[in-house]
Amino acid sequence: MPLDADSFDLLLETVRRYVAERLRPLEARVADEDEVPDEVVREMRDMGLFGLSIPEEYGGLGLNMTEEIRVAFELGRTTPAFRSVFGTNVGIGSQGLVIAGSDAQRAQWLPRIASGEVITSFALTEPGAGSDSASVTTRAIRDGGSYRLSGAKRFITNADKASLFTVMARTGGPGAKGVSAFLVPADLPGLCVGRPERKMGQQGAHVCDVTFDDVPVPAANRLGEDGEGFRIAMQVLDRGRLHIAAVCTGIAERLVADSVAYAQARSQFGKPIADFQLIQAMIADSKTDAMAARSLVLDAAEQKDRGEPITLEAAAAKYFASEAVGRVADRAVQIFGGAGYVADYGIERLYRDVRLFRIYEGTSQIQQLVIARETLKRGG
Ligand code: COS
Repeated sequence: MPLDADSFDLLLETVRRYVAERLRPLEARVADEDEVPDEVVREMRDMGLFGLSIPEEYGGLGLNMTEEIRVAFELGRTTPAFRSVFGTNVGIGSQGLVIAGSDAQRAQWLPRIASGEVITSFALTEPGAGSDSASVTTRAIRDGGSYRLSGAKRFITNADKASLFTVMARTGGPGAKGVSAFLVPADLPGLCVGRPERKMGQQGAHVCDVTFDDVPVPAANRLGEDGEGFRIAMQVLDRGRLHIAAVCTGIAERLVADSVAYAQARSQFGKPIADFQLIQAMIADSKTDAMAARSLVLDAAEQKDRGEPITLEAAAAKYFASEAVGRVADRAVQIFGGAGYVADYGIERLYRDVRLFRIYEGTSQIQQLVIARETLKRGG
């Protein structure tokens, strides 16, 4: 049964309280230990967070896009590493299966993805194929009833925890049409996951290299038709970009709230710094950025729920929201002053965390390119 309005409101309220009371107090610990505690992962499983976007018939909550992004707004109000625990299962790790999987593939994997028993990863990026994702060189060569998969993937989120990868590999000639998508269980021989990278921020969320050395992948694990992999990846990313934009919006809103609280509590020249117009200007700009991001994201989500394409809208939402949260975080550091630069207040941590949003799931420059192409196609 789909969630009715009351049950959805209850879910939203539960997530809001969980973020405020349980996750926010753990932020510094997660950053220090570069790990989300196991008990938190268990609680997330129990709350159904791994299955937010998975259809109910496979054990998920079956949220539509608008509902999913309203949950993502709430999750954005804490360190992004928490969302990353189940982020791939909700987004890029599961949606290839939801969009293009056969009944048998969905029945085999989706219930365990929804419960969080299986963690998923999306393996598109390679050392030589970042923004130019149609140039992947990981190769899948048909060999009777299976494919032999060889190559290297880079910066793969949650790879160290994943038991299932959606891998984009070349089965044909050059370019997008030569790419197919595969469901690759992590325990196949020849699959090797590297050590988590050391990063600027988002400690607790891990990215690793994954290499494939003649990995035998059953032909039944191909997602969709031969040569459909790039299109599947782009559809997955359209959706993923919107979700990321919602997370950016949530963080921007949290930073506005933190900035306001600090500006009201901190006094200089005999009065709260919130009384000074130069501080107010920064608060006004950050509030406007957060409001505009929310509107763009909600608009795009509603459009998706009406069954319309959102390639342009998702790119615009991601472009604006990720750039906006960068500006908001920068102003938050400025409003906090010295306290914004030292670790104890957590503002410098969020400043570093949000930098990634302008890069992953498509850089700002790729979003600009997508927006421009679509606008030219539509004639305005
Ligand atoms: N939905 C459905 N199909 C899409 C699509 C989308 N959003 N975007 C592209 N396609 C299709 C195109 O229609 C085209 O098919 P036809 O040739 O049948 O018309 C095919 O895919 C190739 O598209 P295109 O010619 O636009 O490919 P490009 O090589 O020019 O690449 C960009 C397009 C740059 C937009 C793409 O490579 C991209 O998004 N790069 C960034 C990748 C990324 O986000 N990486 C982050 C890491 S993953 S977390």
